[in-house]
Amino acid sequence: MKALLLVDLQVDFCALGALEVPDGDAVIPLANQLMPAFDLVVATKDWHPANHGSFAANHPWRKPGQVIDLHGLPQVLWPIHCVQGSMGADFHAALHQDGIDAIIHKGTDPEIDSYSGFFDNGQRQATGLEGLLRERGVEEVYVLGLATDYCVKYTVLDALRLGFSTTLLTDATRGVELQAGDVAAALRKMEEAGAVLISSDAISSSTAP
Ligand code: VGL
Ligand code: ZN
Repeated sequence: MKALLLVDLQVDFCALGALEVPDGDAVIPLANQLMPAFDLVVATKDWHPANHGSFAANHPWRKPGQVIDLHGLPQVLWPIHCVQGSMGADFHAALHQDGIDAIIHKGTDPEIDSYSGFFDNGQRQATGLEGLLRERGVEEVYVLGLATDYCVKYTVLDALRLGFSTTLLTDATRGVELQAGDVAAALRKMEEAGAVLISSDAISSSTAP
C-alpha cells in the first residue's frame, strides 16, 4: 500500500501567511493532482496553542530566526503561526480536502516543537501517524509539502528510520531557506538517509489511466 503525506499545506506557510515559505503555493496544484493515485492520503497540520514555545513573541526580547534552548532542545524561534482554530492554520483554500483520508495534528504541546509528522523534536511523543500507516498496511510513503528544510525533512527522516520506503516529491516541496543552502543541505541529508528523490510527473504519468 502506498500513502501520500501532505505536509503542512496551511495558509500560514503560503503567500502572505505568517510564516510564508517562498513559492509555497506552487505545491498545492501538484498535491491535488497526485492524491487520486494513492491508496491513502494523510495530511499533517502544524497546530500550535497560542502559548507555544516556538513563537518568538512568547519569549521577552526574542526575535524570529533566533535560536534558544527550549527545555533542553535547540529551538529556532518563529513568528506566531498555525494557532489552533485560526484561519492561518486552515488548509490552503485551493487544496482538494475531499481527497484527504486523515489529518494528523502536531506541535500541540507548548513545551516542545514537532517538525516531523511522526514525533515531537525530542522523539518523546508519537502523533499517531505511524500507527495509522501500519494499521492500513502502508509500506511506501511519498512526501510533499512545506517546508523542505523543516517539517518535510524531519518527516522523511523519521519515515526512513521507521522502515518505510520513502520518496520525496522534489518539485512539490518548498523551503524556508533561513540560511542560504538550507534546502540543498536538507535534500542531501534525506537522500543520504535513504530517501528516493523524484519529480512528481514520474508518478502522474506512471499511474495515468
Ligand atoms: C514548520 C517552522 C515552524 C514547517 C512548522 O511546517 O516546516 N516550520 N513550524
Ligand atoms: Zn510550527
